[in-house]
Amino acid sequence: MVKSFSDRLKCVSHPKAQELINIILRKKSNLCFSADVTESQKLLELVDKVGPHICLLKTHIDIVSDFTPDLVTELRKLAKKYDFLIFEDRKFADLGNTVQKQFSEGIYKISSWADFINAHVVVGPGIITGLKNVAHNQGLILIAQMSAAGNLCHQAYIKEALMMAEDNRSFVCGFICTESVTSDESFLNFVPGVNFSSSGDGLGQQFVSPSQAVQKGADVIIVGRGIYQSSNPAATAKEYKELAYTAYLNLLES
Ligand code: 5BU
Repeated sequence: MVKSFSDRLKCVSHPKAQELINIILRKKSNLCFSADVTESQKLLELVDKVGPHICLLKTHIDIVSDFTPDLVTELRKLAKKYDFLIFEDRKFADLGNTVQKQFSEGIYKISSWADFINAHVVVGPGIITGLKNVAHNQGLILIAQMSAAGNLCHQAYIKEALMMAEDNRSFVCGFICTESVTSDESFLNFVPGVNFSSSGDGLGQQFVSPSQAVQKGADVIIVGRGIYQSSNPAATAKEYKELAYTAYLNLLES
């Protein structure tokens, strides 16, 4: 029996995860837009169009060629205007001592503006402690599975990711996964590799449709090229939003 987002609010304890669920309920959207473009202006224009339809914006801030701190100031303004949170998909993957600098220093100073970040678990639990030491209320998403063909996230690896999450509930609020990896409903499942097109990209990405993703356990679907390569990103985002949310509502009734 699938729990509604309202019921999930009762078992989800991380403040950022609660905030995200409240946005999902307010906007009837469990769509995360992955804005993988390399120019600030283009990024801001896209987010301005798509903002009304999303609960979460996912960034790869290090692909922006003309990055300046103003970009994140503007993104935060759009997040406020359109009521969404920001997830920097940095995929931290180093020693605790190193990731705390990557998270809080350098030119991006991710800890000063992101709501969510993610990390690979291959390093072991020290990565969680390192990130937590310099976090400013961020929620950490652990990468339990990847959407890429031939990835190495086997069952034993996923199990370790789950254990690391369970041991760090005050910081870890969910997983990147391709299907539900736990029956523990206090964690949120973020599923990438969602696109209307079922063919991959020739570089390992594997796509599922919005409804397939939700049926497999996605709480939030992550869509990049499906939206930003569309000739009308706002209308296409609205379509992804409606399909994913309808799939969620159908699951509740089934
Ligand atoms: P796409 O254009 O919808 O394929 O973009 C997917 C985004 O999600 C892209 O930014 C990837 O880096 C990200 N992603 C992913 O596709 N698969 C994964 O397993 C992880 C992240 Br982790």
